[in-house]
Amino acid sequence: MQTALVVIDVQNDFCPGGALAVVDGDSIVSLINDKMNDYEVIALTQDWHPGGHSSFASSQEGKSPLETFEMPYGTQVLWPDHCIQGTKGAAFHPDLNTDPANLIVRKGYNPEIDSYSAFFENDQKTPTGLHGYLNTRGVTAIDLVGLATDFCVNFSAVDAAKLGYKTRVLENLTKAIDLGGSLDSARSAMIAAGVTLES
Ligand code: VGL
Ligand code: ZN
Repeated sequence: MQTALVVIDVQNDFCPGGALAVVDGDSIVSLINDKMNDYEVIALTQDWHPGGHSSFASSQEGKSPLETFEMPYGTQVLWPDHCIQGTKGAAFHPDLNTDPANLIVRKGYNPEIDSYSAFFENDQKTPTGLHGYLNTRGVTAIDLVGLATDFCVNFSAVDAAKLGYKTRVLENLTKAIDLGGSLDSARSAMIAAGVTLES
């Protein structure tokens, strides 16, 4: 069994001082670096939005960050502008060791559709290509770490389980945004999908 480590969105904008900072988001970076030693297949994801992305509150008239908005594909939380392609905020945290990564997947680059999951955009059907990559590398199990537990890690884990991977979230190597109970709902959704939550 080949197990891949998928490291979700360890980027400056999700760390303290960033545009969509997750409390203590940077505290998991060195633990993730150590964890990479245990895997032969490692993929990193990078949230990678064009300026004016439809998931930004600034793109929807009269809306503020963290309000919701009805998109053609369903309800979307609106975020502060973050992870804009090529900016410092979109770069990986400077202490993340990116050298062992085999693959870097960028997501959220379609101006009209957000992409929390590393596998599918939020329309739940446009693939990122990660499944094809892991499949052709013989991967059957996935361990997920990174930011944020309740959004991108959660959606990636649920999709991984749906795609048939034996899926674990290593919770000590994640941090959550925790918006109005979103961490509890995410944990329930992951468990319901058959994801193992490990501390
Ligand atoms: C994320 C909100 C917006 C995440 C990305 O990485 O969890 N959350 N874009
Ligand atoms: Zn984003």
